[in-house]
Amino acid sequence: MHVSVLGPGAVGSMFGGHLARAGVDVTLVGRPGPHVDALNDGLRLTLPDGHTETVDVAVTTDPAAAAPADVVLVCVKSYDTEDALSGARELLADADVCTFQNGLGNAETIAEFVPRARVLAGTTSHGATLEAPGHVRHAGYGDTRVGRFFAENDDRVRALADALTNAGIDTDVVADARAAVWEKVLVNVGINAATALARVPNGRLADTDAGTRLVQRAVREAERVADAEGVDLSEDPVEVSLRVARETAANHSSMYQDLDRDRKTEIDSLNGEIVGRGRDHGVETPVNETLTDLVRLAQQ
Ligand code: KPL
Repeated sequence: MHVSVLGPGAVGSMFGGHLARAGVDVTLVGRPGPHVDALNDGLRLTLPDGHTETVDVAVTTDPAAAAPADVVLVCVKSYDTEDALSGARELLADADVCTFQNGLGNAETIAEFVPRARVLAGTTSHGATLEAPGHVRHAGYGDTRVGRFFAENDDRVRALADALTNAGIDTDVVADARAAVWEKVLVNVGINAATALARVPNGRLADTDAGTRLVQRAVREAERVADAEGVDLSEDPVEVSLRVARETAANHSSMYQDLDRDRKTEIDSLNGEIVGRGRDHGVETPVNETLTDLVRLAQQ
C-alpha cells in the first residue's frame, strides 16, 4: 500500500512517521519551506514515552511526484482543503481520499474533487505538536476511526485501519463516519477555543472548575445542533471531551498552537460552523458565538 500524506503538519507528520517506521511506503507532500527542507534529512518523531527517533520518510513538494497512491490522507488545515486538492489532481486520480482534519464539511469538499465512493473520513484524538522544522512530538494517545463517508466500508478501508493499527495508531472502522466526524468536532468545540484563549494545555480544562464549565457549556450547545441535524452520537460528548482533555493533558491544542504562531485558526469550521448551523435550525449558541468572536479577534 502506498500512502500519501497531503499536509505534513503536526498530525500528518505523526501519522506519516508512524506508518514509515512500521515499513509502510509513505510519501509526505508539503509546501516548500523549512519543515519540508528539514524532512529531507529524516523526520524526528518524539514518542509519548519521551524518546526521539529519526524516521526516514519520502517527502516532496510536488503532489504529482507522490502519485500513484492507494490512499491519500488529507491533513491540511480545513480552510486549505480546496487549494491543496486543486493542486493535486494527478495524485487523487485513483486513490481513496481520507480527510483527517478538524471541522465540519471536509468530506463534502473532497467530494468536489473525487467520486463520492472514494471519500473516507477519519478522526483522531491523538495529540501532536510540531516542535521545530522536521520535528514532531506525539503528545498523547486517543481514539482513531475511519470509514467511507458516502458508501459502505470495504476491504480497502479495513486495510488502511490495519496499517495504522500495526503502526501503533489503534484504528477502528466505523459504519457511520458522519457521526464520528461530529463526535470529534464536539471534542474540538470543547477544547480548542478555550485552551487557545486561556493559553493552557488541554489537561487544565479537566482539572479546573472553570475549564470543565466552559467545556460543558460549549459542548452542550453544539450537541443540540448535532441533534437538530439528526446525528446519532454514541456517547455523552461532554464526558468524551473531558476524557480527551485528560488523555492529551500535556498537549497544546492545534488552535493554541495556531494562535501562538500567529497563524489562521480553524475556528470557522469548528465553533463558527456550530453557530451557523445552529442559526439554520433555530438553536441558540451564545457560548460558541462568544468563543468564535474572541478567537477571530485574537487571530487578527
Ligand atoms: O484534535 C485536537 C486538536 O488539538 O486539534 C485534540 C484532540 C484536542 C488534541 O489536542
